[in-house]
Amino acid sequence: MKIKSVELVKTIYSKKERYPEPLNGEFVFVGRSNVGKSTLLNTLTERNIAKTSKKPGKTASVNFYKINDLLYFVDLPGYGFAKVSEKERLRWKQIIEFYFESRFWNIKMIFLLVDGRHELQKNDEMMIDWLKEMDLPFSIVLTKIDKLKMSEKSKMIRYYRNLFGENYIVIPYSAVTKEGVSEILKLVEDLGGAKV
Ligand SMILES: Nc1nc2c(ncn2[C@@H]2O[C@H](COP(=O)(O)OP(=O)(O)OP(=O)(O)O)[C@@H](O)[C@H]2O)c(=O)[nH]1
Ligand SMILES: [Mg+2]
Repeated sequence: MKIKSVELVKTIYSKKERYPEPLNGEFVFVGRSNVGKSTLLNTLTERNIAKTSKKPGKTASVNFYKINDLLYFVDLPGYGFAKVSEKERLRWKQIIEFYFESRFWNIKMIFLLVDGRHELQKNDEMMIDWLKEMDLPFSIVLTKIDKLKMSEKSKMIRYYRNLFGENYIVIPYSAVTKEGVSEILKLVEDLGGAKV
């Protein structure tokens, strides 16, 4: 899929705000703080549109990016970041949950990002259980795979593929080498309807 246009159309900070019209579905990036969600959005769109940071806790709202006037990429705040206040953490949890509860019907695929250097964390397991409970479609993206040596990389890919089995797609990815990018875009194209 060739991305011709990207536009940030809606930023949601609270339950009161209205979501945008559904278009042809939406693709969501979820995961722990600092795992690389906003960077993945920039990599896929080849634009520097989503704000990223070396420090966790950068994205604090639900952001709808309209792609080719056809579908949305949705960038979410991360979870599992201990350094923000309890109040702010609760607000993030609420807007993430509220997002899924409001828009599950329009979600074509969730990309659950996990740091490819580490094994699955407790809060990722909780997110996965929750997605399964809601019967939402998700795929696993292993980020920062460029930071691993060849042997480590194969080991981690094997670990994640064993963990998720045949039913879930596991995509090793790097924003640096662009590995995995075409596979993710292919999935979006296959699920996003009309070829553009
Ligand atoms: N080496 C390497 N660094 C990456 C990769 N993806 C992201 N990063 C770096 O990881 C840091 C965090 O990236 P973000 O995209 O801001 O992470 P996020 O998941 O959106 O974080 P929050 O918005 O805080 O939840 C940045 O310094 C990125 O440059 C990757 O594939 N390889
Ligand atoms: Mg972010």
